[in-house]
Amino acid sequence: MNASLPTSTSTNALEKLLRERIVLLDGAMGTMVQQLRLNEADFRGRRYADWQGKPLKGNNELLQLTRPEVIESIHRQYLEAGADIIETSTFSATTIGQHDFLFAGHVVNRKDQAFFEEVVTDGFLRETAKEMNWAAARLARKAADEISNFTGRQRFVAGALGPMPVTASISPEVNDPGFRSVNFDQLRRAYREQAEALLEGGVDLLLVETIFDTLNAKAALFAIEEVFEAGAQRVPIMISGTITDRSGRTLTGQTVEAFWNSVAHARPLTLGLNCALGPKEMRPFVEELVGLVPTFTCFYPNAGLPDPLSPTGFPETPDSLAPQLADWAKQGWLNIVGGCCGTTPAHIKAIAEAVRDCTPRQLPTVPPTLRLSGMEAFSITAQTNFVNIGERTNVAGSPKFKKLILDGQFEPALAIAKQQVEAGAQAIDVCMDEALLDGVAAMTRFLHLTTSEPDIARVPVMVDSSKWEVIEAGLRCLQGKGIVNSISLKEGEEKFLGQAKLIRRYGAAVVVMAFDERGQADTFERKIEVCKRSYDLLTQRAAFPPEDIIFDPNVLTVGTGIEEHANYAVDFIRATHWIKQHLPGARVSGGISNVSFSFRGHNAVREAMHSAFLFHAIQAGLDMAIVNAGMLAVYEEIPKDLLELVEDVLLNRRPDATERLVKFGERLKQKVGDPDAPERAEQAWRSLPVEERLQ
Ligand code: THG
Repeated sequence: MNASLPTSTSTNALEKLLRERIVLLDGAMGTMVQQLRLNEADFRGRRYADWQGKPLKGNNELLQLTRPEVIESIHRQYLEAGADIIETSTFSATTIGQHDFLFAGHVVNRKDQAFFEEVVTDGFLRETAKEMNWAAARLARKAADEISNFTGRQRFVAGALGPMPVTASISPEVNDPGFRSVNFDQLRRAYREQAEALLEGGVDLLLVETIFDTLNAKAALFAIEEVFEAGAQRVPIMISGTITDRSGRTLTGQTVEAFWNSVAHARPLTLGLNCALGPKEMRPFVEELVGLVPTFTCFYPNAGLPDPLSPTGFPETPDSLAPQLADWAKQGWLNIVGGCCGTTPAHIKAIAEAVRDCTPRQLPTVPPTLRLSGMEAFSITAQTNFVNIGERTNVAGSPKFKKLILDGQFEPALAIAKQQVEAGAQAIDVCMDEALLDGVAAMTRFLHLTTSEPDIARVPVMVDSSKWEVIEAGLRCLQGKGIVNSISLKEGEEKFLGQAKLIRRYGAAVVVMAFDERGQADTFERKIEVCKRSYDLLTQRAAFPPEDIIFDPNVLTVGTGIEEHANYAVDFIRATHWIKQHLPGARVSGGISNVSFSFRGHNAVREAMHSAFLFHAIQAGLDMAIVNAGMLAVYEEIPKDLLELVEDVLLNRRPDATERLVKFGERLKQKVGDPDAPERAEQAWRSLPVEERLQ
């Protein structure tokens, strides 16, 4: 998407530079300001001299309005030290970022989404944040351009978007893990105004940084894409995460690879890490990341972990930091390098000298593939075996789950998700489509709760709904890269493409059902016709990456006694094979338990049908399926007589196949002593004439 659009001259210049040498980013702004020991009056300046609210000391973003020469001077020092790129001083220059200082709003007991709704719509906050960003971009632009002209070496300005003081992925209330103080949409609006103002102020790049909650970052990336689409000059995006613990996770629990999978959709110019742990602790994660990403890298560690005993507050001096980063450069890991908290122009100068003669990192070729994530990465490669997606967290597919959700028993319902993952589900399908349910609220609450259970949250989520607003609600809860289940051409091309575009922007993969304006595709010919048309539209008109497309050629119920249904399983298997041959990169999935609906109550028969169906579909290329995880019989262990009857039905091998399997099922039931007594009545329908059976 981004690649095909015109790029500015500075973008081209930076990309050229990145291929020539290691590029220098500046050091910290915050700790430089701190060293100046400015007082309350300095922060207020004339503009806020009569400010009645809380003290403004420490609100660094205010300085571009009240003491611009202070900020400009720090930029200049970094440029003189050798920085090629300087960051605007806008880390907290958003409505949400400023609310603690500047919001005179209502007294509330706890900060919640209603509170932040006021914050993001507050006129004063919005105006001030906008001006802060614009002014910061102008200041940095001026400093960079002056040095560029003076030295003849082009310098660049990165507009910084910080992480926000609140998170969309974690509950601040210990007793209410489903609670969130802020939502995706509020973050998106705050970031959108920031990105707009930074671009208006003339930045060359946008840097989404110090990411500790990937969902916050996804809101920023979503907002940036909106701003581009609205007509702003498209500039490259830099993304920088923060690993806050030594096991290599972000604050919201993602691994490095999970983080990359979650943000790759933004097609950033650079991906990297900053802040938090110092260079020593960051090193292993740098090493991991450089092998993963096909983008340029950018690393800017703190000058170590803050140390109150050290004279500067940080342990790493220019002389101790520079050789460590030079070592990273010699390993071939660096494209852009700089410093975060505690670094100074002296650090940047020392780093610049230390890496001067090192060659920049060569971009590895990473073959495109479906890369999903929850807290952990789930990247599906050629080596990945068949993928199980747990079906039970579905109000339409599990009476037990439905009852719990309808009774508001969300926490016990979580146990079902956990059971699916423990039984081997590598993703979970979550569906709240039920007439008696507020689907948006139920999806949101359930996904919030799964986030607080690492045993569940490690796997990606498939958001299953026939209602677009429920799908969007689900996407707004996922820090990982999930899957939308599903979209189709049912309501025409424009709607289909519009939804696909939004799914990209939220950073999800998509299940496309073989369904079009004429209805559900039920034959081989119709299935491949609709899938081919969907593929061409997605890849050619929505720039949707083929590897993020998962086709579902409709698993329909066989063994119904109706002749037109007899070839359904065969057609699914053939269509699967065709898709894998003709639609490169795309995957195939299906809801397996559908195939056996007509044998409800005969669990042994159903399980044998599922296993046999999967066995043949996987041979034809089926990549994944929605299944009752842990409830699949092993194909080789299906009793031979049952297997033959089941395959007769599935593969449509004889006209009396269904009749024979039904009889076998009844006999089996009598033999095992009828464990499903209440389902007797259900079975009686089989003796009725076809028309009534269909009813
Ligand atoms: N394709 C896609 N998504 C889907 C489907 C599909 N989502 C929903 C469904 N089909 C897949 N999920 C299920 C979940 C449960 C069952 C079938 C499909 C099922 N449930 C038992 C039943 O209804 O008999 C429940 C019995 C019980 O728990 O007591 O069979 O095709 N993209």
